Amino acid sequence: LLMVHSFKLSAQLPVETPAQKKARLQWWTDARFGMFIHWGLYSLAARHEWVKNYERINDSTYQKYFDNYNPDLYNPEEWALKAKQAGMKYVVLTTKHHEGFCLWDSKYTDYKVTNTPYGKDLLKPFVEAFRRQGIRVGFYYSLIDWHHPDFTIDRVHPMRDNAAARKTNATRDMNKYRQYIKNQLTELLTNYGKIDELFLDFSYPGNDGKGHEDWDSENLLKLIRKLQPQIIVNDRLDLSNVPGGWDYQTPEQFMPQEWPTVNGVKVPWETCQTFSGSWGYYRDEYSWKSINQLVEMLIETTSKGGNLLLNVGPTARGVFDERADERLKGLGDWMKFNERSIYGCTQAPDSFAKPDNCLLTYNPKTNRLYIHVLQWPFKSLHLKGYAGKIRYAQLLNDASEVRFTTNTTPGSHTTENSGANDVILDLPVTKPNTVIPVIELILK
Ligand code: H79
Repeated sequence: LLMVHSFKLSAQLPVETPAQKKARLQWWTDARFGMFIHWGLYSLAARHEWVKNYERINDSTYQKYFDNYNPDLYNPEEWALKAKQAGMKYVVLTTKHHEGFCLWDSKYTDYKVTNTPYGKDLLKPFVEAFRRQGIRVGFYYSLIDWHHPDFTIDRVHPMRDNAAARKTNATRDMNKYRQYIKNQLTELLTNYGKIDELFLDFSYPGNDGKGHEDWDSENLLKLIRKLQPQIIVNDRLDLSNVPGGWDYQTPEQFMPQEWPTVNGVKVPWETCQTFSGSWGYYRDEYSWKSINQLVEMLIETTSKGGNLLLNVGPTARGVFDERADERLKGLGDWMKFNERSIYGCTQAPDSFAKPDNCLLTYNPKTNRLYIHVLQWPFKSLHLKGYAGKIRYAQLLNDASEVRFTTNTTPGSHTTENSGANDVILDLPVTKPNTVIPVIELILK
């Protein structure tokens, strides 16, 4: 059977109908939770993936990380298992970050893993291991490249203040770099099977910056769509006003106040977040988020119709930091009992009021509403205007029934007043033993 993909070719980019786009993104909006992995030469410096930039390190000084790159304990099966146990449904790996180092055996550069002491390709075993666990695979690819000899030095480049280095811009040819991007993305989107997400990073148009003209973004995106018609592409090509120029927005390390919109229409979005602030392994960073904060972040993201791409920065030995392991375990412990309030869920309909200190999610397929109780109240939870809407209520941690009353007689000493349309849930005094308890309402 011949599969014909559904893009209509307009003058520029393929443009779909909203329904076609929704169908293409369905697995992703259902998944809600993915793992980001930042891994490269900066993992040896262990003090931020922007270390080359922040410390104005030149190529010859940075070379020590290439010369000593040897992640001998790298075992992607272990990573994939940890992602799966945490409840993550897809993964996005930095195939090349801003430093320019490639984790695969690219034909177009010598600055790649196969030329380090490690000497082997990392990418094939990676995609195979994750797919074996049923986890979809995405690639991060940096448009910025602080190593490539034709990438012009601009205001974001490590050598921006170096007058001698700046002079070399006269001999640098961005045409060649544009072709390099196309060649490398062709490798990545041809040799590793179906790739589900592409995270390109990033544009900073304007004077002494880089934008869609520097990347040849429209032709690049056409190439990407041709090679992988189903792939989901982020919004960092500087094509925000071009129809079909992006699939989803990428709030980086912040939580939108509400579901982001464009011209009043809610758009797909994925917030990428870190455990501790940096993306690459950072030994001496101590601002780690708690398990409770991370679980709440996942719930809040889902409650606003978005995805959470949560980052791990493996060490230069090729393993996860034990602080990351602990948090992934905590997320998995919570997901084991509560994943039903995340997968396939989205923002609750406006007709369901949000109780104090709670976050709501809703599964439109099963017509179930999930109340995430951030602060465990004493015995009762008031649900304004819910009368007549609930068929059954239960806690997710133990599937115990949550009884409820409607329109209690005013003036009683043992029960509370409620408005005519309100429901009062009758909760156990003791908070259930899970970081954030969830009440499932099976709706009428
Ligand atoms: O890979 C991770 C980060 O390293 C990368 N994106 C995530 C996924 C990233 N780091 N920083 N940024 C993206 C945004 C950086 C913005 C700035 Fe600037 C760079 C602020 C100042 C220098 C460019 C130039 C934007 C404003 C001026």
